[in-house]
Amino acid sequence: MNAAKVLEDLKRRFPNEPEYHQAVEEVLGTIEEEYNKHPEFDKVNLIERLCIPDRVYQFRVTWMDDKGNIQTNMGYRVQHNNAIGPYKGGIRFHSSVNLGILKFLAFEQTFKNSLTTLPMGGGKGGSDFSPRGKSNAEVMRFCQAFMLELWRHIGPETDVPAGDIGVGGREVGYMFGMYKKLTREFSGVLTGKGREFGGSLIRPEATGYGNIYFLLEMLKTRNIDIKGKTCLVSGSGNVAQYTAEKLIELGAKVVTMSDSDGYIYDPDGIDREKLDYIMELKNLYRGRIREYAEKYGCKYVPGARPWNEKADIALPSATQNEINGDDAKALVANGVFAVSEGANMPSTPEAIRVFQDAKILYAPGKAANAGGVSVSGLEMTQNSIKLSWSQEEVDEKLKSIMKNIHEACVKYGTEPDGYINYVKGANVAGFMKVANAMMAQGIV
Ligand code: NDP
Ligand code: 2IT
Repeated sequence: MNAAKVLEDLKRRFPNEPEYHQAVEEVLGTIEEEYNKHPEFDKVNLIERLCIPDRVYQFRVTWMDDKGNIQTNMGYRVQHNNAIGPYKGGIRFHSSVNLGILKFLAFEQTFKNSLTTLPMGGGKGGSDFSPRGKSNAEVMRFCQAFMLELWRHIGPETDVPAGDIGVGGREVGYMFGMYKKLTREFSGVLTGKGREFGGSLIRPEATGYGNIYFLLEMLKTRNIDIKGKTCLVSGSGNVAQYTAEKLIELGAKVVTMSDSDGYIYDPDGIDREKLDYIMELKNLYRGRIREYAEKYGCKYVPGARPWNEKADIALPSATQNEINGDDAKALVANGVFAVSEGANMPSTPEAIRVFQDAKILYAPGKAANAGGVSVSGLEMTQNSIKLSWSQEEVDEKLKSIMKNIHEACVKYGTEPDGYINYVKGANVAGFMKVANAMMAQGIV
């Protein structure tokens, strides 16, 4: 494989998809050496078959708002690769959603799911519908209209969606209800369901908790204790909330959280009670993080991200490309020695270079945030055996999966000077399993 040539071809065939190009470029750059050790891969053009999604569904979603106006949005499902299991990955509802973003997410998901050791292929879907400011009834009507198209393409053994930005328990519930009505089947077609109808314990917590379990493994390699460390968290949604929860439980100090309007800086640290307030504010009232600053009298910085604040550890948990090269330089200059990504691709390539050049602990999302989809995989297992496991059981399995992912990164990513390149480790480990499965299954 000539990585530069593969990328150039993809850019020519699929222009205007910069996030997709970015994700592919990162992976190709780190697997090229390993790939070229296997001439049999290139004989069957494995790399293009792995980079280009198996198929993409694209549809119009029409729904009625509370005023009786008819609205249209675009809906998508990218089925990227199912060499090791049914397509699996979240659904994102956000005004910024387009095909290129979903293709990057589905591509990343394929490697992430491979790392979990569970039998899941990669996929992602979503819509440019924005739940922000919408009533409950509007969200329900939108979810139903979305599922009216999507249902023919998914199924418990075909493609199993879940949540992502803008899609949480409420949206999954509405989509599940419509799927069930259309198919007349009660199945494990979505994960992140309510506990009463097949949802797994610990799934809401899994991405944030998993990220901290991964961080603990990284810290262990340098004998660093998390207790008392100051942490920057971005976002205030599902991933950010449970990242903060676990950090607080372990005695670390969380000083920032954010949303798309700005960030709060609380030098005293967000404690359990303050986090409960954030959870209520965000999950129940769907308010803005600014209100935290008003309630607790701390600093609020509108239109900015928290990366200029002084801390030890950063946990980006909002969205892609939220840390650029300058942000990364500021983090390192301010003493940050570990960055563990709860979000997908939150660091730009320039930011990654800054972290790696400074030899700080840096874990890419496809390793560090794999806890969410891992517990989704455990939810699928529980649904198929028609049993549910206890909180402790699921949490133990999550811990062990995150530990295994860390070990895989160390195995494939340790450089001659001992520095662990988690990006390379995660990409090579994730890639090899999918590649071997594709080779065994012939040209399909
Ligand atoms: P939520 O919708 O629950 O929360 C998203 C948070 O990020 C909100 O605070 C939101 O602010 C903020 N945000 C979203 N888009 C932007 C943007 N363009 N600029 C600035 N802030 C933004 O989503 P999740 O917590 O589920 O997802 C967060 C990240 O984690 C995403 O990258 C997702 O792909 C990734 N992820 C999620 C998993 C899961 O299980 N949910 C699993 C693995 C990764 P506002 O309230 O203003 O919209
Ligand atoms: O990015 C992700 O891994 C997710 N949004 C979770 C996917 C899932 O199927 O649980």
